[in-house]
Amino acid sequence: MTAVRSETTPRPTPGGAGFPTGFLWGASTAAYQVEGAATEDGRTPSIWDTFSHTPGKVRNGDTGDIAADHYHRFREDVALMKELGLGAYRFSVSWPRIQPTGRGPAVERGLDFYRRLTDELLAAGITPVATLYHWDLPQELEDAGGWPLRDTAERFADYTALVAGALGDRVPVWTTLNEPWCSAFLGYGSGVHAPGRHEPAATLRAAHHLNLAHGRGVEVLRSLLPESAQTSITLNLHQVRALTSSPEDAEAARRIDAVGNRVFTGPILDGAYPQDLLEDTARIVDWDELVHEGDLKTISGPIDLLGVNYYTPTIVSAAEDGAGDARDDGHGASSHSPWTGAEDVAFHLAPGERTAMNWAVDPEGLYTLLRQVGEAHPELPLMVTENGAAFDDYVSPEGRVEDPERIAYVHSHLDAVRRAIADGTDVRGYFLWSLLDNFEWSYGYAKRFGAIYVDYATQKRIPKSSARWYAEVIRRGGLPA
Ligand code: IFM
Repeated sequence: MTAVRSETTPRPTPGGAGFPTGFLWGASTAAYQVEGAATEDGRTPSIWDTFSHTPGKVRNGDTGDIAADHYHRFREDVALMKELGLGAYRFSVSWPRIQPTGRGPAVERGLDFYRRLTDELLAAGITPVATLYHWDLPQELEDAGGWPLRDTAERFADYTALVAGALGDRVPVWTTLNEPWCSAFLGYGSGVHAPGRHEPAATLRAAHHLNLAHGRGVEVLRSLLPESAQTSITLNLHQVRALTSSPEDAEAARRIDAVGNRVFTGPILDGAYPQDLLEDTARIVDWDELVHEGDLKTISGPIDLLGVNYYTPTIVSAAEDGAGDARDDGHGASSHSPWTGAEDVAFHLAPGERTAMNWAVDPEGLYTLLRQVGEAHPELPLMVTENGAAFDDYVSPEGRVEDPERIAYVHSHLDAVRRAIADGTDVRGYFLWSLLDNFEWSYGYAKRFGAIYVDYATQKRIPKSSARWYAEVIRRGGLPA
């Protein structure tokens, strides 16, 4: 039985256009990807500052130093959100702005930025949805050992208390971590993300301590927030499919599902690491030493919502011995596999259209994922906290950005959400990734995911045609007929 708080709001009633009344129509960003102001008001480097400033790690040597300058332009950005009619804005809080060394008291100037941002949102009638951790670990904590070190979870709990103390009166929806799979498996497995390590044992240790950080974070949030506040975690659940019906491919899919999904959903939603995961990875890490008594109880504490991020499915087959170890599985090319404990798996693209990330456009994957999670945890409300696509957008001589491919992508995926709801899944909101073009991690500024185009030379914002289309969807409360 999934641990869901009994005070969780009742399931909303069906609305007019297939989406329930009260459905949150939003857009997401993350601190390091949009804020800039990397050294202002006491902020110190996070692992992403260090990584992006390391030659060869990020395309074109791009960094988040300035990004979309959201730190200075948030008022203009909130005004644009209001114009689009957004019901909610999902942003993340930069840990090194609040606790430059990852420990100790809060820097009030850092908290003030988020106070100003949330006040501006509330004044515009937009619900703030705060994520506490979207990958920007203070560098000092990485120097002390990073996520493979148990103490980092405790540091996260302290940081959570500082942010909840400052914003608890005005933020109604909280997310502990965004996509801990990326933090653990891309950060410590393949190393295509900060801190760029590739150590199999550290990867699994990081996964457990991220789970623990989530659990401790929820405990702290619950002790400080009003009863009405909702807590959640956002997972980038992989919609894993076997390429063929052969037993070998099914086995590859099982192993990827274990280290891609169930390493998080197991302890968080079911209170235990799955037995097959423990067996697959026993040669890499000593789980008995790693998981302390009481950890699973902490990790599986009740939450109110599960955030689901989806872009494309993960299609796998069994690979010849070693053949699957050098890959680009859509998470960035690396000679080190992020899939710690699931070697010898080959990755495949679904046929058909691709985005600029070379990710297959596959809305059925979102439908299936929502249905699968909804059926496994029927009492847990879901929220699509990220979905969207990068395309090679450009400004026309008339100063417009036309992005019909993005409109088609979002349309088909929103229709998948609508169908999942119609078939009985409790989905409470949809957040477009992203509000703005931004720093796309190891791809730098080369990939544009925004509904709003950012001219990085001038920081001018130009709403793309998809932004105007999304505004119309929000206005109608559903898709055009
Ligand atoms: O930009 C990222 C975001 O930070 C996390 N989810 C996936 C997005 C697109 O790659």
